[in-house]
Amino acid sequence: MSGTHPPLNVIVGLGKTGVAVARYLQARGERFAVTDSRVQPPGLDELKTINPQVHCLLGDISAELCSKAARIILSPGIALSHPALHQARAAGVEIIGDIELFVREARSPIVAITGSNGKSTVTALTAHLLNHAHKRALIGGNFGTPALDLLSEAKPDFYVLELSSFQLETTHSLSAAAAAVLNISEDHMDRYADITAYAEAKARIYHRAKVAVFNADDRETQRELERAKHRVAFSLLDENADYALVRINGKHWLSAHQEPFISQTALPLQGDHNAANVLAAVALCEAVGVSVEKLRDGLRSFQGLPHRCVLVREREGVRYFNDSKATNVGSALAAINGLSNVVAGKIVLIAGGDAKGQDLSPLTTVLRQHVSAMILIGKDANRLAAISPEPVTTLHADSLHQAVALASAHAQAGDVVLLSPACASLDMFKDYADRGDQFTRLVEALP
Ligand code: UMA
Ligand code: ADP
Repeated sequence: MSGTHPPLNVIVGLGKTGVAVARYLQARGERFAVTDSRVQPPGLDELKTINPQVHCLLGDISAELCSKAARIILSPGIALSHPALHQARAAGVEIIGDIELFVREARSPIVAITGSNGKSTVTALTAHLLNHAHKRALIGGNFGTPALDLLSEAKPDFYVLELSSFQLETTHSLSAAAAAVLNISEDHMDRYADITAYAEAKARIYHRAKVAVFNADDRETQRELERAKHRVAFSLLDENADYALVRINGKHWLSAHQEPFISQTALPLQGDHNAANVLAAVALCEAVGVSVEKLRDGLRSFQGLPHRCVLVREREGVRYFNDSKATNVGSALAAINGLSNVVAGKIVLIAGGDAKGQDLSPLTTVLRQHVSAMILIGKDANRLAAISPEPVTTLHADSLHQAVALASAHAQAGDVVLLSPACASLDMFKDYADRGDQFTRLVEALP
């Protein structure tokens, strides 16, 4: 008789999130079962070490199991609209994500970061700045470490969480000490009806926040700001914004409350998009009580994350950059525009992969301006070829190996070869890091 059992949690998805949820529920003595559409989900071996007896339905997400749940904990890779959840939802079963479980439990203030691009950079930088200011900050969420795993560590001064739109959709009780939506451009259009639905999911980060940090240059980051108690702006365009880029004697400085605090050239992070990221991180730190005076050393020592516009090698006057983390059009635009300011010649771009249903046409203008050749790989190569303008040479490659060979044959001294795919990697690689690592090895192996 089910009534004699404690309530059943059903974990949907057995990736990193599912495993972390299983570990958390097991530690609390709660009853749970697992379902995943994959026959061999990545977390299966680890699940067996957590609880070898756990009931597991694999190969399809089981609607039947979901309908028996008292509570469903959904992984971010599965859409809330998945048909297997319909019956449970109609019956009023609670459907939440791992972040909801985390925020119910966490006892330290949370700094929460979302946006289409720059999330990981701002998350890592914010934690780095707080740590340099002698505050203990732990990083988790979409960044990689499931948030629930942070609860087993000693209580920090702050949790710094990178949150995806998927995670925010299933989170209801977050009340961040400081929350930022960095920017909005098309991504994950295979999961949303339109960009408004996607931006609305991200805006949930502001709900009940003490301080909302928004991008004054991007209206889409300003939805539902009124849901936060206080608001502060960062901007690259408005010198009067709370956190701004200002010009002094022909040089750019970053300023807080109209006071310049560091020159842009003193930052190891290159490019205007990174200046915006730094302004956002400083705004978040100040929002939780760490003043900008305490942040300068950290700003000078943060070298950025791998696979984000990293110089791999210079060979015969050609510089090769790995920007494999550019998995959407917005991030590829930032890389091309950023590098166009420092390249003497032209850019040879390696792009392609899974475009996730996004509109690729915003690339056309910058391709025409800054790119001499585009080497295309992956599933949506033809969609990119269709938006490639004259006089850009457009070539197709069957492998990344061939793409690097074609790019190096085309590039001339003074040019840059840039891997900035504007697409997800999963059609050809394990993930973006695998794509970036393979690119790095191929470039290093060039004679
Ligand atoms: N999947 C199935 N069947 C299932 C469950 C999942 O096919 O039954 C597929 C999903 O469609 C997806 C993949 O498996 O392609 C992984 O899904 P998941 O929910 O199991 O993912 P996790 O391993 O738990 O990792 C998730 C985040 N992944 C996603 O949101 C897709 C990780 O972000 C995050 O680091 C991790 O939780 C810890 O919080 C990765 C990501 O790609 C980096 N995020 C997207 C992005 O940044 O653009 C949102
Ligand atoms: P996310 O975690 O949101 O994917 P990352 O910091 O990992 O963000 O950066 C992803 C890609 O976006 C990289 O190619 C990086 O160069 C680019 N990028 C970083 N910050 C920004 C920004 N503010 N605007 C546009 N592109 C950015």
